[in-house]
Amino acid sequence: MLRLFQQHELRKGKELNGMWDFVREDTGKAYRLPVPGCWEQHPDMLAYRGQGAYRTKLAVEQDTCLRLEFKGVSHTARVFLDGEAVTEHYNAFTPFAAVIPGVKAGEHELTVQVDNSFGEHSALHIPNDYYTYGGITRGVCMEEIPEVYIERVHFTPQYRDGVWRGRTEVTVRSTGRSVGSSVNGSVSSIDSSVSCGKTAFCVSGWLGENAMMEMAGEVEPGGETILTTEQEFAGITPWTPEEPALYLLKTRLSVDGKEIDDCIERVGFRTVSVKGGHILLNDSRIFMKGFNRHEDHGMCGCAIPLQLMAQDLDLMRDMGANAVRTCHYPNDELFLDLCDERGILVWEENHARGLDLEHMMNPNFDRQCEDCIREMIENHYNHPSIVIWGILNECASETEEGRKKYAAQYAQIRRMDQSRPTTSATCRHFTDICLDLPDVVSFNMYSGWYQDVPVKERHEQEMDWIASAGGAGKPVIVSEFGAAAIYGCRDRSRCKWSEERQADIIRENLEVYQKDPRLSGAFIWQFADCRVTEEGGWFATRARSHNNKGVVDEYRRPKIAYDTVKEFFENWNG
Ligand code: ADA
Repeated sequence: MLRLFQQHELRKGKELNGMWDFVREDTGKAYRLPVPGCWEQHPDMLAYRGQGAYRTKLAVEQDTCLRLEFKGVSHTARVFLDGEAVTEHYNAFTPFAAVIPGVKAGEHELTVQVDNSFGEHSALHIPNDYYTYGGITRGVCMEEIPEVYIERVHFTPQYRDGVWRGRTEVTVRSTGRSVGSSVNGSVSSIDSSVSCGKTAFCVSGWLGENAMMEMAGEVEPGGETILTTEQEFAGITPWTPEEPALYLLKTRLSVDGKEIDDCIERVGFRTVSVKGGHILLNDSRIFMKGFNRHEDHGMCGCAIPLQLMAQDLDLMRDMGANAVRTCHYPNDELFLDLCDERGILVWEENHARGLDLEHMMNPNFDRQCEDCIREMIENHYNHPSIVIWGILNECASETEEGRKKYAAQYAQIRRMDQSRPTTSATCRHFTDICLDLPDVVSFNMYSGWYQDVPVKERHEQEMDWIASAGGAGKPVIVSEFGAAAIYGCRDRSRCKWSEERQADIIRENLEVYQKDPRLSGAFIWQFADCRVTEEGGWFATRARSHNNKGVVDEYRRPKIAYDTVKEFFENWNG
């Protein structure tokens, strides 16, 4: 299952999830591995960092234009059909697709060469305080599409004069020049059958009981056309955390009066804005109380199935949370679908954690960040649960060169989406020179764990500095706070690393943050323990090679702090 709703009624598609052949690059040994899945799940590859090739067969009943979509491959994929390169992609956390015209009827071999190695080629996946797994870690599907097809549909809800309106943008693409989707700048061609002249088409749509206005357009061979319509919608129930109403937006593409393609998106009517130092949802102030959650689980690494995603959200909800931060990368759309359905507020962010200026000056950094932001917003735009876009967690925001990169990334987000505020979690306390750039200021603070300082005093210092350093009048979020505990470590002395001490430190922090009406949110670091990379730095000092600041461990076994959080979150409405 790739999404929680059916995305097509007309377009023919099939998931390719299941058991694939796999050959490990370094030993040449062959395996059968599950897709989606991490190769680290196999006892031979518990810490394997390198390359490997997945293979499977697929069949098409008639000559077709094939679209292959990968929801996530960690961390670099090179995709081949019958030995011909069709696309490549960097970054485990964003979807990508290959469009291959001229595929003959019959059986074909799909090969995905996967690489999770570190080095200059990878500016974002580096040794870090989380683990970069290897594998085809999210779902895969194949679709048969016409030469002119619907590439994406973006819906922007608007509320004006007591009426819900919406802007629908439909991107129609022609495969005219038979190119793979130009992902990360890589474009491949299978054959050069160029259709001559433009194709005239018509787009129609429905949302709930509302018929959408028909739009007509034309598209150049190999080009794309974006058609936009705005209209009022009747009988709408807004999307709110309390009542997360969702609607299917169905669009159809016709050529010469014949319907040839379709696209179904699921949307919610809500607006997000920033005003008077607060974040507003449908013009009402919201307070985001929740967790930082890595896509990592003791049973399955980053390839988390729906049932375990649902369990995570059930546990967060049980603790009284209403929000989750996708630290530090875009999340699986299945998880975002669950958040849409459950009314969980999401801070989604691009892929970056703790990159200093040297890392940010990697020649691949700018392009890899730009690709990640583009793919994150192109694919996740319609999720009503996402209420804020984040970038560059704890990167070099204290430097002029770093500021240029922050500014460029905020500008890219604003070009792509004017409907959501932006933020970035800083740890460059008193030295950050980028607080004037985002709509919301966020900071990570470990009073009581890394800094043995009184929480209240340190918090006031931080809030005063933020107001003086460009954040005045902006909403403020405590994006990370917490402490570590080894699951099962109980000690009446309440020493560090005991569950008792973790609960105490979280309590001390919550007592302060809960009393500060200036805050628009507070995210505990972190929901669950997660694996970290041993090579490459101080993370090797992490006990068990895990970041142990979870309120539950990696198997979701609750620590004492679970009930401490529950006690506070259940009675905290900001
Ligand atoms: C930072 C970082 C997190 C995690 C945390 C910690 O704030 O943003 O990813 O590494 O510190 O546990 O120290």
